[in-house]
Amino acid sequence: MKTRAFSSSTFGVLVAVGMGLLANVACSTAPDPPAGSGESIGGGGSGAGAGGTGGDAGSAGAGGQSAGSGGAGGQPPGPSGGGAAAPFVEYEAEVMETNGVVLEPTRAFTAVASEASGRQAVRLSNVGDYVRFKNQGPSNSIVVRYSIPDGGSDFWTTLSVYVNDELRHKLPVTSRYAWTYGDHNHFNQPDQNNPGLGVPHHFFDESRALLSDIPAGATIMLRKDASDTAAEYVIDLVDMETVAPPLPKPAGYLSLIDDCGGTPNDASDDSGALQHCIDRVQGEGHAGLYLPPGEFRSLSKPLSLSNITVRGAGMWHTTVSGYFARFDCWGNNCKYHDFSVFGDTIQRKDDSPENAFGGNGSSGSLLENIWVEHVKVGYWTGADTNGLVIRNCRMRNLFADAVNFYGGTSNSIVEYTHARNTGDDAFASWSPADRALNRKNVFRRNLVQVPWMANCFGIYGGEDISVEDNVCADVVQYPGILIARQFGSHPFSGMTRIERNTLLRAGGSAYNEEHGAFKLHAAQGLLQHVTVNDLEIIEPTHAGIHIEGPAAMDSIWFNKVNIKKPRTAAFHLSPGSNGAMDAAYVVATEAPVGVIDQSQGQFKILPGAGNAGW
Ligand SMILES: [Ca+2]
Ligand SMILES: [Ca+2]
Ligand SMILES: [Ca+2]
Repeated sequence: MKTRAFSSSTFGVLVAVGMGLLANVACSTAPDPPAGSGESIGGGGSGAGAGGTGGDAGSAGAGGQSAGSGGAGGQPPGPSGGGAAAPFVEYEAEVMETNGVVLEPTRAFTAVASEASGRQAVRLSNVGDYVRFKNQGPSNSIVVRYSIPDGGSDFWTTLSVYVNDELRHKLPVTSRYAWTYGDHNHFNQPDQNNPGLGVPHHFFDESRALLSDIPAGATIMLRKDASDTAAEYVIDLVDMETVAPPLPKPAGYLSLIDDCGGTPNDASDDSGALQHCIDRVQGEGHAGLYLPPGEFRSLSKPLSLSNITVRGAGMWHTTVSGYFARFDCWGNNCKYHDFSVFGDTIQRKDDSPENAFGGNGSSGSLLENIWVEHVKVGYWTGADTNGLVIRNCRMRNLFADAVNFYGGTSNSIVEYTHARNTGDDAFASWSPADRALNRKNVFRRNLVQVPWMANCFGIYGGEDISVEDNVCADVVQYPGILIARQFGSHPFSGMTRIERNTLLRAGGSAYNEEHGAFKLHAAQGLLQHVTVNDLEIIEPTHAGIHIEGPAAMDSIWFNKVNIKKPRTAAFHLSPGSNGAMDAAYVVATEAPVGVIDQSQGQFKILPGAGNAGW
């Protein structure tokens, strides 16, 4: 199938082989809305408990392009106009050639395949087991999404990467950043890493490597060799990409190495050199700070910045790593471009600011071409942040949200950003009533894959918040998009616009509840002024559209919604829901039931023209 190209206009995903579609990721600092527990469909484990410390709202993420329904081979039909294109081509392991075991699809929480893209993966258990595929276009890099058994936070081993049957790379893999146990009450406790708690989840992590050129048509093989010592490797997917050469130092910039003594690719701490360089740029009026190619460690303190531009050599070339790989903007106009932040967070602690980006409520800040992994949250905004732009970023393998627009954050946007394997909402706009109102935030053309907890997008109060042209796939426990008066949020005002989004295999079981793929939850007050247009809901885990009280809803409009093959029903009206919504051109196909109405008639769906199938 063809690949959608990635560029600034569309962030798409590509799925080269097979059916798969993509999913998303997210991050956050505070506890997001708790993901629930509950039994999983298909039998799975006991879910997580309720949670949340008042936490933050989750974020949502999702990406752009329209994901398809995953039929064999084809690109699925996307929402009209949606999507972003990714710069990589994604290959699902389950459609590769293999002598391993292809895991059957499941949505059962605590089953490893339930957290896989496409809800399928391939297990390599024996020496010599492999997955193999043909490279559809030239590339020079690889990302492998994998799960290995939990050997604790110090277990590292390798996986062998072959190109045309010659060993090209031993890819490092670890269980350090995966495997969480227990329910949400264990979020902030060290025992969340204790297998004795049961309820294993959060199985996957990723490894990336720059390789030399691999032509189109080459055969790529991942194989468990004798020196690859994990008992087994569950391979979910592979992303192949052509990475541009390193970007040079711009004129007028200080170099971390030449001007400030940073030392790449060694064990030594570069925190001091980094902060020294930041301070010099600010104090001496240089144009910016350049981070040359290489990995720089931040091991002793978070970095404090203000009114500065920091540029790396590219997200594949420059990495700031370590437990204190954190950039806190304590002023305005912090602009970050072209580098990676790989933290060293191994558990979720909501009182610990293990966020790649944070600080106070800045204005005019920017993240562009930034890759974040292994932290709690990608960007937790300070209260009253204004005009933040996050563009063309990747936020993966996190313990909470990718991005949370918190507490009065306004006029801010996340676009063309890919989130995968977030431990809370990928992308959230959370507007607590004791803070200023969130206004005019936009999440658009993002792609979110497999958040292991919470939603792709969570919108908790605010004025004129928009979620547009995103793709959200394979949500493990929660809705794909959640619009909620919850977590102490302000009311919704202006118009909350949800336009041209695709939710693929979204919805899930948490907190003893079966969440629909798209959910409106009037948990703490009247929910109103929401318009939903051009929404594709494909194979939701439970219902397509889910309404829950106990407070009322009104001024809610659904227009042009396709709900394909829900497991339970097109609509689910939970007990206690009340109020009304308008529905026009809402078409359900293969829905076992049209409406599960547990509202005792207290919630009305007011039908307009063009409805069918429910
Ligand atoms: Ca763990
Ligand atoms: Ca997969
Ligand atoms: Ca160093």
